[in-house]
Amino acid sequence: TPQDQLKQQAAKAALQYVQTGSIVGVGTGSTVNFFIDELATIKHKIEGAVSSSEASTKRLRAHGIEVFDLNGVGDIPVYIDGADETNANLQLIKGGGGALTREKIIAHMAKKFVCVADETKLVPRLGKFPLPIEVIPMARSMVARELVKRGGQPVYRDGFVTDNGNQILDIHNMDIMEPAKLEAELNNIPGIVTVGLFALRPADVLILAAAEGVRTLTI
Ligand code: DER
Repeated sequence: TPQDQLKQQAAKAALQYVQTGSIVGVGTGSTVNFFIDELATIKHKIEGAVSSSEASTKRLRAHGIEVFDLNGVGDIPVYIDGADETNANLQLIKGGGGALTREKIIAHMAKKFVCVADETKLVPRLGKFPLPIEVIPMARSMVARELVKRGGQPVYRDGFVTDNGNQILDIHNMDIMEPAKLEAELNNIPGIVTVGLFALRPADVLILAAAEGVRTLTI
């Protein structure tokens, strides 16, 4: 599809950020899948990868790219991941693929977080895409009530279990004026494992593919 072609163009452009001889942080999703396939064309130039999901790990290994345990890794020069939404400050909503916790862990460790996206992901204000929140199962209803208090409409991603054995609430109808403030506030609610807002630690580079070409945005 045309959107897939844009995702592939963004993924190709991300290769330029890969540092030879180093470990590459790899996110999750269909845009990242294109990136993994591109990374395979230069796999001899890298040491290997760390991955934010079983799905990405499988794809990397299928290309013969070594995937390291994060506990054995120190520096991660670059992390490549997609997003469900991004604003002009490179603050993101992520978690559509359910990998938000491991994505946020690797993004925290990475020196440079490069977000790859097609133009549909760039929005003036975050929140049209339902905000994913990873929750401890026993706290799901309590957390849902907390989000209702804040104007959200939580929908349980029924039948989905994260790689960490937790559940996800997708919060509709959140009009997010101050992403970093909301992220910090929600982080304090017991039972919330990860909020799908990457605002306290936004992306450093956004590679945005549009019909008229690929452009790179930084803050
Ligand atoms: O789940 C995630 O955070 C993914 O990165 C997702 O947000 C992007 O998925 P896509 O590249 O398939 O749109």
